[in-house]
Amino acid sequence: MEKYHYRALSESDPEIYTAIRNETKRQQEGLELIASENFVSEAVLDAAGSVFTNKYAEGYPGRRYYGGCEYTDVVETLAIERAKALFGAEHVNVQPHSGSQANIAVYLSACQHGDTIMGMDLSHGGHLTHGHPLNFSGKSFKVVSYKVKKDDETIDYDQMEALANEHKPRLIICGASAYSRIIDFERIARIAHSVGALVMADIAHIAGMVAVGLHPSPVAHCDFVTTTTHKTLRGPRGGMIMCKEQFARDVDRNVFPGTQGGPLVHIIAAKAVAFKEALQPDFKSYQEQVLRNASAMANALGEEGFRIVSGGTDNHLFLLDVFSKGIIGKDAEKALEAAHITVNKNTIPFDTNPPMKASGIRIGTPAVTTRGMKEEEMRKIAGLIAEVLHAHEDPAVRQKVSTDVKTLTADFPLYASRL
Ligand code: DSN
Repeated sequence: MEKYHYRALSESDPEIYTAIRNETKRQQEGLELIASENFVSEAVLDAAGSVFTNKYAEGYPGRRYYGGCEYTDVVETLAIERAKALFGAEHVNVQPHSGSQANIAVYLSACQHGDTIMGMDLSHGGHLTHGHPLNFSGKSFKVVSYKVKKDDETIDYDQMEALANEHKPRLIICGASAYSRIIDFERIARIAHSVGALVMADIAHIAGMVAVGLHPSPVAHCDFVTTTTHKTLRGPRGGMIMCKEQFARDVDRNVFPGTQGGPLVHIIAAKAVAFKEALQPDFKSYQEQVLRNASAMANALGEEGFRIVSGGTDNHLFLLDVFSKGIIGKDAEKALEAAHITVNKNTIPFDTNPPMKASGIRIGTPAVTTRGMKEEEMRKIAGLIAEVLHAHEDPAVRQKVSTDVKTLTADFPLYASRL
């Protein structure tokens, strides 16, 4: 065996080792407010870094194209059973490498090339894969987009219904990546089925809340439900599909061999671990705190004079209209990053700025809540955000706030043994 095979990473590859250490330190010393990020447990990290990364396992439990899959079958079967228990789904496929891969496999199961699909406009809170000209979804299908209403910035279900009647889509896609209100999956499924369309809910952002009953579940109403596993669900980076039994065969075939080869067995193991964690009672308490924290931070920023899109939040995130204060989203993101507060610029509904500039920033509380922060810290963080944004061109303010951030985060250790 080559010499390097048994050497520690610190010795065999100091550059990568140092980058990992630096990233661990960055995560510890910063405030992570990107709504789609979270911090997995040590157990999830262990599984993701396990020897299952070595294994090829094309196929499904009991039906593989490779030998030596007995333990892989244990892992994948547990992941499937746990996901079914968590969401009450009839059929689950845990192999998609990402949310986009999950969505591709569903579209191929529900539609023919050139069919019409209908999803939420990206700039109104949807997702690239829900029908965008630059994405496979917009290149492979005719796209009709529904939007939010101008007055209250909530989904325009009447417009959705009218568009569905007019265009008779094959598939209606619901779910969002930048929308802070409850989504009425039951109503959307009714609209879809009334025009003969199938319906897919992409719950990537709200899966954790759906799992514990803090957001209405689409599982009973929708033909397909996709999710990522790394956002509010707090698992490894990856995707998953749930569907009604009647679509099980098509979905499985469209994941493998349709769009993927060998599954990432180490990640499936980590998904199984995360699902077990999500089935514990304290996962519900965690999700409740995520919601209380988002609401506390949105209220505090409102009191600082910032406009919150749609006036508030029912979930783990909200959009702050920084342009209403004369700041471009891009500049707000940069200024906050310099103070070690990580957010992303985001378009707001009816944005007058292009996406690379954007009028808003998106803020979410899953990651800081995992660290144990509560409403008191949310109000502190809102104060720090306001301090930076009120003087977003002042390096001294950023420097001062970054020191405050370091002090605050020191009380909420993260991956201490890995620093
Ligand atoms: N990129 C993810 C997000 O940030 O919401 C969605 O795929």
